[in-house]
Amino acid sequence: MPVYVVGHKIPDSDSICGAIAVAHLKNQIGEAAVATRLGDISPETAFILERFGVEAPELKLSYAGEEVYIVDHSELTQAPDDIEQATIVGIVDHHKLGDLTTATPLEAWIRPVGCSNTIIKMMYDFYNVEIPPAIAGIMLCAILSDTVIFKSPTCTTADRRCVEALAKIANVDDVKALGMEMFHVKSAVANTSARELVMRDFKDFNMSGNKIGVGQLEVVDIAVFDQIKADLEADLAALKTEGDRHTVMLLLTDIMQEASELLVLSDDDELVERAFGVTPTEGRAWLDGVLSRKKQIIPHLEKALS
Ligand SMILES: [Mn+2]
Repeated sequence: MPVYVVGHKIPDSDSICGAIAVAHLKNQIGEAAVATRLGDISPETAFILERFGVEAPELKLSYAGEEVYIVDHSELTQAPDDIEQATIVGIVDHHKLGDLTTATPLEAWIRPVGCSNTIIKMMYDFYNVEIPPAIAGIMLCAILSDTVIFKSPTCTTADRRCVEALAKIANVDDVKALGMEMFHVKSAVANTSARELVMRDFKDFNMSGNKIGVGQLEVVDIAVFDQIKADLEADLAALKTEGDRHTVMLLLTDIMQEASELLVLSDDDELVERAFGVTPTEGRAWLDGVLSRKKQIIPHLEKALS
């Protein structure tokens, strides 16, 4: 029976490329592994896989009775629904430690770096396994995506060094140009429903017993949202009710201005004020310098709700 390597629900490029890279590594060291995914491939990830000619992992939602290697989170809310009937054999992650737990010992690669794929590169180095050029290419793109081409406050020297090394293997001359090409793909919002946009990179968290959903859309120019902001807000309101959420937020991030507009609906009128020191006007607040959900949003919300 293989180990299934799987990232979080609503998978991003780090989850997909990371699952592929970990599964390849495991197979090289004699442990049968299969990369899987918990949802659709995003346009950004489709671009990356196409660019380097790599197949998407298979969609697999049920893991009862299986061995699972978790990539890019350690949260019950982001894991397969039946994860408690599976055996978690490993976790590779760069987020805050979540609430997943195990009944048996596990392998844990958790580091405060900008991307899970940076840690996966360290795993390849540890096992002294060569990275094929195509896999190096998708790993490199995942790091460029998660670190917003090195601009995110989550980006570390390790991430930059990994990108350098992976670019050599993958034969990429200009990583920043590749990164911008990728973010332009990510910035396309035309002909896409509000629900699809809100859910494109949406994560639920359990904060002191409250269900908090936070989505993020990273674009090259925030003006692409001007005409659709009201639709996005209407959909957020629906999502809040449907999921019985305490709070829903959507971060509209402009990667060139290095700032985000926060759209918010909450049962707690003072939450944004307590968390970020700004008062939203009609559910909207401008957050200067904010690019990272994991480092600049989630910790403040956790604290404000504790
Ligand atoms: Mn990640």
